[in-house]
Amino acid sequence: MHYLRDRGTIHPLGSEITPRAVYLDRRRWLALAGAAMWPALSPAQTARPGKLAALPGSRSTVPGALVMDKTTPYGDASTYNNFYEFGTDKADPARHAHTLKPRPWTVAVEGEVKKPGNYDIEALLKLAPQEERIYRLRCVEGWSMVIPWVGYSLAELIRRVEPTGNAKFVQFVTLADRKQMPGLASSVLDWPYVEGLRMDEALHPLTLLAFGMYGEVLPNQNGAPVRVVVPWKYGFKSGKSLVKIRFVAKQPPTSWELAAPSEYGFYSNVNPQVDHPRWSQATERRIGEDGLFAKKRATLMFNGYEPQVGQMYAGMDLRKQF
Ligand SMILES: Nc1nc2c(c(=O)[nH]1)N[C@H]1C(S)=C(S)[C@@H](COP(=O)(O)O)O[C@H]1N2
Ligand SMILES: [Mo]
Repeated sequence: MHYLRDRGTIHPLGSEITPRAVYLDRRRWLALAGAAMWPALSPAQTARPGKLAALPGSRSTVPGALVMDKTTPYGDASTYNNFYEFGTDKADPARHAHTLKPRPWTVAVEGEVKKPGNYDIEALLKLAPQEERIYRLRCVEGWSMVIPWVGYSLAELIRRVEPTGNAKFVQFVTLADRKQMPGLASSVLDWPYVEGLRMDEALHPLTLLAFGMYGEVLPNQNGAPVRVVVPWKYGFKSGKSLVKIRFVAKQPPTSWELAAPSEYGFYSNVNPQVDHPRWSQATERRIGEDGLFAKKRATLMFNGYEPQVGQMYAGMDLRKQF
């Protein structure tokens, strides 16, 4: 689990220090994984689970947007969640998020932009063509999934609202409504849940404003009706059920950083070489695929998106700016 204040913490086993043979193996695997980021074969478009309204997306042509890994079953991706507004147990969001009302919904765009305003969710849905993107999502807790999202680049929205020269960062504010979210009664985090990105990260074509997954609208527990997905960063950077996008001059505070600054930094790029203070980040368990005792996968630098995003961090000390 993420966090110190939470009881019943599941600490990853202490036996994750990688033996040399595995390390060498991983280097070879990394080279292969790099090549696999550029699919020669187009993966089939995702079959709908048939539970919610359809939201089709055309296959994305953004470089790196379609990873070749096997997709996580919908049943796992929609029942093993982190959404603390509905409780801290992985099963809580699927159990409790039926009280979230994804309609009507507006997203406020404010701060350092020439065209601030309130976007109704229906207008936001049609702002740009919906695309299917198959991304890895890795949680800082050491598990990962491969999810076919539906959405468009956040950059599409950013371009339209015309940030001023003072806009250096983007803050994301997510819903905090006690009537809809039972988890707000707990002080495990300061509400609302807030996250942020540097402007170039927010503008990167892989940064997704997601409205759906598996060809349907998002289930409430995955962040309906709209969320962010930043595939090269730990899962917590991808705020769910967004209500506000704020353009700011200074690096904004983020929930996990506020909760435990020594454990969670602003950048939070997936980096197998930087351990979490309480556990290794070298490997991960793929949900729905690997059993609890199955061999873990090597975690890839920037979650495997290094060819696309590595350049943004050139010259930064990623141990200090974690
Ligand atoms: N509003 C909000 N967004 C959130 C969280 C949360 O608790 N509240 N958890 C984050 C974490 S830690 C992860 S790993 C991902 C999980 O997304 P998923 O449940 O769709 O896989 O959502 C992120 N977004
Ligand atoms: Mo997470």
